[in-house]
Amino acid sequence: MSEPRPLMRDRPAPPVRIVHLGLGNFFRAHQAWYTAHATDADDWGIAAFTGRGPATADILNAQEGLYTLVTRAPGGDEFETVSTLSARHGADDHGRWVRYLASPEVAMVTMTVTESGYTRGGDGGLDREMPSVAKDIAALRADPRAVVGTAVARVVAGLAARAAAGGGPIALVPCDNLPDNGAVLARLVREFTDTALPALGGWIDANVSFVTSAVDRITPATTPDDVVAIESALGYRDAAPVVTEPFREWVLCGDFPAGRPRWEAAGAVFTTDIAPYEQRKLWLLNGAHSLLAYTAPLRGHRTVGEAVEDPVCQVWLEQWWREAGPYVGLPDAEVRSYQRALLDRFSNRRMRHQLAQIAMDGSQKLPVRVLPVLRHERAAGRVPAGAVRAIAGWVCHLLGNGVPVTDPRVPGVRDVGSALALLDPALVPDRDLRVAIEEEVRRLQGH
Ligand code: CS2
Repeated sequence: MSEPRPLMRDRPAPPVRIVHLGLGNFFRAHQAWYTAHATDADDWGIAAFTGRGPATADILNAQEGLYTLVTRAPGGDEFETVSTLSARHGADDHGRWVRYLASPEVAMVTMTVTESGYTRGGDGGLDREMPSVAKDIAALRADPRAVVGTAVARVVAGLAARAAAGGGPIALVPCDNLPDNGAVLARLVREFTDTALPALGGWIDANVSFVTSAVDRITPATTPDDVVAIESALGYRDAAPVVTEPFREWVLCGDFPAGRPRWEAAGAVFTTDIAPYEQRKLWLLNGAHSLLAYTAPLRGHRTVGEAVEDPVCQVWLEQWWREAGPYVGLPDAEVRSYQRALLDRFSNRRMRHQLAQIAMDGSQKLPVRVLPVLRHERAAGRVPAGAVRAIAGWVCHLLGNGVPVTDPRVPGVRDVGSALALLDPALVPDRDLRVAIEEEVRRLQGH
């Protein structure tokens, strides 16, 4: 059999005007896709940097930054080649990172670094005690050109270079599942700068626009079978394809002082009131995901698709949605139709979205996905069964029931009290809540 042909560009890559941090599958299914589908895509290339090791950059470099996006509908796959990644770099290529950010051609930095990548402490501000953060603060304080590793430090180092070079205004666009992520990033950047490079603060205030964005596209990890399927369907070898669902959403709020692609042509929405979209996404989709990730494995399920076929899990899901829905700042009918659409998306069994993937970093996810609804319900004097179940499921998971734990913040959780203390110390004295969670832990362990 002849060798499959490699992926190769048939025209030059677009000029780099966007720098992205976090070269993962979600970015390649979402922001890179929107940029590729903007009407002015030829003017907007992306230089994408990995969060840690160079592996993904190396693989993509071997195929000129091209990759196949597989849009996986219940009835079949559609394939397209995305060509918008004009440059790919490992995290260790700090010199390139800084040079891009200093360039006036670069109009924005987009980021997908996961919830834990923001290195926040319990109060939502920069966790200066975290060893990696403390090390980066000391490094930049000693030398603004020092090599740093945490996301916030990398951004600040890049901004320092831009200020020094007179690169002009720039937009920072976080694309992670955190409410008001533009304000979150603004606070972290300011706190880092105040500590490490206080003289930079004035330039940041005058030149940096922090854009808030709500993102959505379910994108599971690629499997070896996906690579084989592409080779047999398309006849070429793609070592780094991405599989995603047909649905996508991007809602943005903020200014782009150095311009942006016409993402609206690809369906992105620009608004001045993003909170309802964030709540709908974070509580109804991500909250339901986390609920299932911690509870459905106790009933033997491994994927979201398997879980939503189980009538017991369906009841759990509906219960959570009934609690959360009324607090989403959108009309009831809209919230209900979003929930129906979600059930269809979750039921797409061809996606094989692993619950273990969603279960990661629960200590960072539950506070934004479940706690806001829990607090509203407690303020109304109710003990909400759906929210209680999500937290009880997480406790079971931490105690070793369910999928393996991947969360740097959880050592020391032995019981419901210590789990609540980690999520929000203000919840610890709430006896009714604690007892309800303890009872639910026992019920779930009986499944
Ligand atoms: C998931 C999200 O892994 C997770 O925590 O809930 O990645 C989810 O699939 C995306 O936010 C969908 O847009």
